[in-house]
Amino acid sequence: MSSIGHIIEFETMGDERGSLISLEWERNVPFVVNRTYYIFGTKPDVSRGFHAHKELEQIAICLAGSCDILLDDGFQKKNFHLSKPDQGLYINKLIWREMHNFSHNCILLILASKVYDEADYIRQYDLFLRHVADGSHDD
Ligand code: T46
Repeated sequence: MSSIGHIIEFETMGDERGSLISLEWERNVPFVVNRTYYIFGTKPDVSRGFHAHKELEQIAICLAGSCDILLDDGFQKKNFHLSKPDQGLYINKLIWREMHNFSHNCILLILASKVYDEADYIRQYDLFLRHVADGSHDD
């Protein structure tokens, strides 16, 4: 399993009525979810992200439409195209992320391991590379 990020396949409970996916700690979510948020209505040609987190782990799930998430661990970059509600992209701490190519109808749900804390963000790429080089999570 690559450290840069990986896709978690969620089991779909389907019957004649349609589909249902359950997200549950330790079964298919490897951290306790302390926050969820969702990104939608992203304007054409707008990209988001461009930061890393010191401690936060997240899973991104594209509930509708599609987008690309580029992950970068300071050594290699990998692009993930998200377009299926039964797939989640696990994003570990100390991973630079950029979100591109949002479709007009994209709804991107994020499960986060911690509550919002601006101090956990690393918003400068050179500082991110220094954190990776140090293995340090402090400023
Ligand atoms: C991430 C990617 C995938 C809050 O007040 N609470 C929140 O929980 C979040 C996520 C954001 N905010 C505020 C902070 C900014 O004033 O909402 C505004 C937009 O946030 P930001 O510019 O950080 O959004 P993105 O789309 O660039 O990044 C977000 C998350 O912030 C980030 O953790 O990994 O989505």
